[in-house]
Amino acid sequence: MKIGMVCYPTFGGSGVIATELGKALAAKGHEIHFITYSQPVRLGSFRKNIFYHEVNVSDYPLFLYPPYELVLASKMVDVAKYEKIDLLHAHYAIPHASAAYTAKQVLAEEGIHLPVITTLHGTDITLLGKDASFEPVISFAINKSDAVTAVSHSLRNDTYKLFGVNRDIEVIPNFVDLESMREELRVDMRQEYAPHGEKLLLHISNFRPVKNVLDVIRMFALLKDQCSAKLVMVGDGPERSRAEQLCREHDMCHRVIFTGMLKNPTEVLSVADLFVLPSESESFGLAALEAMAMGVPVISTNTGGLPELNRHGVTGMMSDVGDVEDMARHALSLLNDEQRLARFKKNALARAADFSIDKILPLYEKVYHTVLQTA
Ligand code: GMT
Repeated sequence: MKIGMVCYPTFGGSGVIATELGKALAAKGHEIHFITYSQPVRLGSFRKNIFYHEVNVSDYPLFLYPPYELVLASKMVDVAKYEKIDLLHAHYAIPHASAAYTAKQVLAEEGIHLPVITTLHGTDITLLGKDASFEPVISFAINKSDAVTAVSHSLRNDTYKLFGVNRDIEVIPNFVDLESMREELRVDMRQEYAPHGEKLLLHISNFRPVKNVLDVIRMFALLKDQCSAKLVMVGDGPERSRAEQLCREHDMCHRVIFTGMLKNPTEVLSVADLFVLPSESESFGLAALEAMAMGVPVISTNTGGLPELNRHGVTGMMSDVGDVEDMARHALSLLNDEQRLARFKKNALARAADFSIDKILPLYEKVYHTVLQTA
């Protein structure tokens, strides 16, 4: 199949999933055309069957806001016509699904049928969906897609709750490529971060308010005197300076490392003992799945899709949003009990295998075949 993959090219989970899906489909022989405004970060160097079409919005003095969605739709039309793609897979409703619908209509005028599959990832529904200014267009784009998937049951339920959506939404969970994550390992970072055998807690996110990054620091402040541990904070974003300030106030900067963004977090994941994700809302929690794929148990909240991934008392522990005392208690119960921690590590890895790419990829292929057959 020839597939147009429309996504955000950034470190965010939706871009990562779209890129990894495209890479895996290309490895199986499909031809993948990424359509986005810059090269997706996880794409890496040249690969067979993968093409990249950049969307460039020209700067024109009349435009207070650059019309990205229009240029994106025109690019989709161009790629569809000249690369002869069979279908478009839009990751994230805004503006990808609505731009895809525009492209589909333009092509229909020329007698070309282009099915559109929309995958909902979370913030497009749970955060932006609450904004009345987006709601009518998101609902329309979802209803008009030829197939819609959501990355968890929780996200599917939120979509029905928040939008005027009356169609089927199939749940296809996010995935990891366990093998290639291991292949990417080159450096052992434990000596760097924990030279005296300290336990390592790890948080990775875009440091947006929804991630509750300050709760990671508050939790660490509560447990730091009861175990020998360090905290590694990977990522960057609006809450970073407040998080750094909070570390200073607790006088624990020597035990907290802020690495900034890391292109490939696998190396730091491979030496972590616990992954901490205290999010306010999380439709799936791809970062937690990537941690589990490296055998790292997860201390998380019990919000959104996280309970569909993390098994309380088995692969990690879950607490109510904001309950940092409970999170600290849970973390200590693992950090101070080697045997229990080792058991949880094994369970986390086994659970990640339920989301391995070879199990999930065929589900997307089936959706593609179905929309093509009903075309
Ligand atoms: O979490 C973010 O802020 C990034 C966001 C995105 O759209 O890239 O992540 C969402 O999609 C991921 C991939 O499906 C999910 O794993 C994340 O849980 C989801 N984020 C939220 O729901 C907050």
